[in-house]
Amino acid sequence: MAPIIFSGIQPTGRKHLGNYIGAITQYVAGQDRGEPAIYCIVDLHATTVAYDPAELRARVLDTTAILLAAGLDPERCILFRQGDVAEHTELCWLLTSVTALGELNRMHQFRDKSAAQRELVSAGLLLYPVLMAADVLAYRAGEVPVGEDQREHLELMRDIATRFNARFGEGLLVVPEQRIPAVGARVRDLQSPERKMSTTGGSEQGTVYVLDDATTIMKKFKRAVTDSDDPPVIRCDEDKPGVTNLVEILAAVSGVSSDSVVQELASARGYGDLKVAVGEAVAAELAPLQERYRGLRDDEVALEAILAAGAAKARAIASVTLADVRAAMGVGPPRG
Ligand code: AQP
Repeated sequence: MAPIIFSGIQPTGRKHLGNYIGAITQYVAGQDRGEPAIYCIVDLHATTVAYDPAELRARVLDTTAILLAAGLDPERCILFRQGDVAEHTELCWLLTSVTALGELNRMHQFRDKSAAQRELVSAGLLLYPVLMAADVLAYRAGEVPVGEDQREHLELMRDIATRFNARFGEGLLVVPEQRIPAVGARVRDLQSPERKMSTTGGSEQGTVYVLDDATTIMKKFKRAVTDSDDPPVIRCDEDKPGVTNLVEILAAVSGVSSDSVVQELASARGYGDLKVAVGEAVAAELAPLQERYRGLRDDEVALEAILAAGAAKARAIASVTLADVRAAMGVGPPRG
């Protein structure tokens, strides 16, 4: 049976190669497999750290245009803005009753992001994984395409669903599976390959943005940190994070395995050939997306209409789950 697929993505115009390989290409591949495939731009999650309201609206439209340009088709998937479907926040609240405070406190992302806040560490930042659980569980999704970095949140989501079912009725919520890509589940920062490429935690030079032009992309790859092995060795290994990252990126955008990239570059002269090959492949992969993005982004009325139509479809599914959850929890009047 075809799975219900759900995934969420933060609103920003600065989506990077990690988001693209780890998530966006999986979304596009999932839209013909999912029954349905549901993709959500999570504006409510973006309010958990300092942000500018007018900017948030613009970034939602940037992300919508990027996703459409990457190949999402509103006729073949449901694409919507989280804040348009109130069922997400209601379910989040209801799920807090089966979520342990200690578990939320232990989440790595909460610890990292709360340490980075200069003023307020919001309660929303702590509740972020519960809202994420609500996003997925509201659609009874069986499959969640995400990068490796979301493993901990996915585990918590599965625990919440399991605990909810044990307390209020087996089978009420679906316990979802994480789906991470075979290659590129963890794209690393080009300057600090020991950590993931990230919107908030990385350097400008180490982060390749989906909307970077070809010259900038080449420059960033040519300056990528590798290692000082003499002679240089192109292979994937834990102690060669920089080289492994470049090989994996090239494999992911070329649709081949890391082994075949390594074989193809067996006669390469140093790491320069690898850097040029991956830079060219990434620039070629992103050029058509960028062209389509420019055609889509200016028509804000059309983008809003796509999101509104997607929200209506999403609400029709989520409201059924919410009615079941409310009834099981004894919230509101009895069902007629
Ligand atoms: N480096 C990465 N490699 C592979 N996948 C990644 N993802 C993020 N970074 C990498 C995946 O991208 C999806 C969308 O992420 P998001 O836009 O919701 O933001 P995020 O997960 O918080 O990741 P960022 O962009 O790196 O932001 P910060 O700096 O806040 O951590 C997710 O499926 C994620 O797994």
